Amino acid sequence: MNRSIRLAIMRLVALCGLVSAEASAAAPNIVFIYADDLGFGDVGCNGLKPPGLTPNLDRLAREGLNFTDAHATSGTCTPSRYGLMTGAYPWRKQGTGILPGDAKLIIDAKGTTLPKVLKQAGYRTGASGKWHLGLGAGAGPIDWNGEIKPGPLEVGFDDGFIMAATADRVPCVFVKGRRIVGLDPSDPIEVRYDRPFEGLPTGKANPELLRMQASHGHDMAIVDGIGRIGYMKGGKAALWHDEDVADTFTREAVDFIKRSKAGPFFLYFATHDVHVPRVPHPRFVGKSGMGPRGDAIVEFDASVGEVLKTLDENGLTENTLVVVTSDNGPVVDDGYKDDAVEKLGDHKPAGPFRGGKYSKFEGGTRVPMIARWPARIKPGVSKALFSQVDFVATLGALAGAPALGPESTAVDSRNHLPALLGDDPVGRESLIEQGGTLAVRRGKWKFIPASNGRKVSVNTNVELGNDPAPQLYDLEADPGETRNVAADRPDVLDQLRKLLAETQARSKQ
Ligand code: NG6
Ligand code: CA
Repeated sequence: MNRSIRLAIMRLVALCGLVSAEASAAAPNIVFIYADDLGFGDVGCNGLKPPGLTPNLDRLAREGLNFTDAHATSGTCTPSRYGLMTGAYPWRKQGTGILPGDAKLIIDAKGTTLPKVLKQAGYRTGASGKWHLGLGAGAGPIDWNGEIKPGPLEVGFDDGFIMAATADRVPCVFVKGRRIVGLDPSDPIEVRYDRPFEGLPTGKANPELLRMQASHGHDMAIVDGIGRIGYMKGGKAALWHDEDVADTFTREAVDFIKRSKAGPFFLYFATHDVHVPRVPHPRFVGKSGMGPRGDAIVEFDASVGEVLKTLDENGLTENTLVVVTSDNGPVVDDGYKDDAVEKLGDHKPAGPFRGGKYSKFEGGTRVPMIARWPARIKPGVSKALFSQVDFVATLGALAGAPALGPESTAVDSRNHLPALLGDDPVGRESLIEQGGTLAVRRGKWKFIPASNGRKVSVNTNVELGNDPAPQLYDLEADPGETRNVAADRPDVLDQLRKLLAETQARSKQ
């Protein structure tokens, strides 16, 4: 080919690239990576040591915006996921606490949801990973051997590849679309939570069969040598191996990106790492020096790396918004003797914050959050106050969806796209934190009403934030919530008490 023709072709290709980048710049692909129980301090860019354990997350932080005051709605999984998916604070609705694996779907399939908003804006939507929002709607128990619905497909996902609840809860199988993957019809699955199946071993009766002992709970069905919450029988061919869970979800996430690359697409990639049971693939064992919890962080980072590689290889990096965050703060001993406590060393999973999973202290909901979109977001650090409840309105705005109207059920979701993109350094004026009961943030102030619960959880050793006296903290001067200034600032205490009561009373913010 002669040189001038070749140059002309190259120019044309470059021009097409520019045009398509311009045209799609308004509607980037969105990859939302939701880690489980990953603490603020569990990523290299927020202080995890030794450096280098999370190269892919650190790459994202280098190339994107690292948020230091971003929050899940709650200190546990189900309510946080509910808030993320519906744009409504979970405490507005009964029954949004941690769900068993046979719970009904708690999202109103007729209401507003994150995937629905994006789907209506022309996105192809896919979910891979942990669900924990319930499945099915009927009066009786779910038939795990038939069509399992409503579930992800009914709330707005085109594709779903999930585990029903958590890896420490039965059923220990994957659900693709509306069916259990690899189920042999001649070996049907039965699931229940109220009593064991006769003749089957349990963690309680047969600890000698376990490859990892429980520290609390997790003594019911034994699947893959691990004690679980709940009982199950049958479905042998469909049972997962815990070592392969991360790879399986990652493969599904990568496949979704590849088949949706014509775009725009929305991927909800909800990894099971670093939740218990922590059973990373052998290639990660020993990599962190902190036992399985640290190794699960390394495995999570590798899953993120696979997604980033897929974006790179398919020319999608520039115009894809990648958000990485977590559903709640960290916990070290969450029910298995997995050396997490013994091998923690001086690592601080919640970083500079107090408390962790389950807590009303900042460690409960203040989670890592990185947003990277090379075409639009300038790398850096943002101190904006950000809540996951706002993703419905914010990503909807990004996708070009119409603003949420009065009929929307995403009653707490506000468009904070300028904060997400780094244009607004302030973000939300206030937000509610849920750790059992509620606390409220406004700017630098944090108010925790008097509450009589335990101060420290007996099982997990997490400081829960309960105190018979009201607590007020100035997080700018005291991020670790160590000096209660309630007595010095009765004016602020009073304002925040009113703000919390008003927010609770209003069905719409
Ligand atoms: C608790 C479990 C804990 C974990 C948590 C849910 C026991 C004793 N503890 O009840 O191990 O599964 O629920 O975690 O069973 S979450 O991240 O999904 O909210
Ligand atoms: Ca969680």
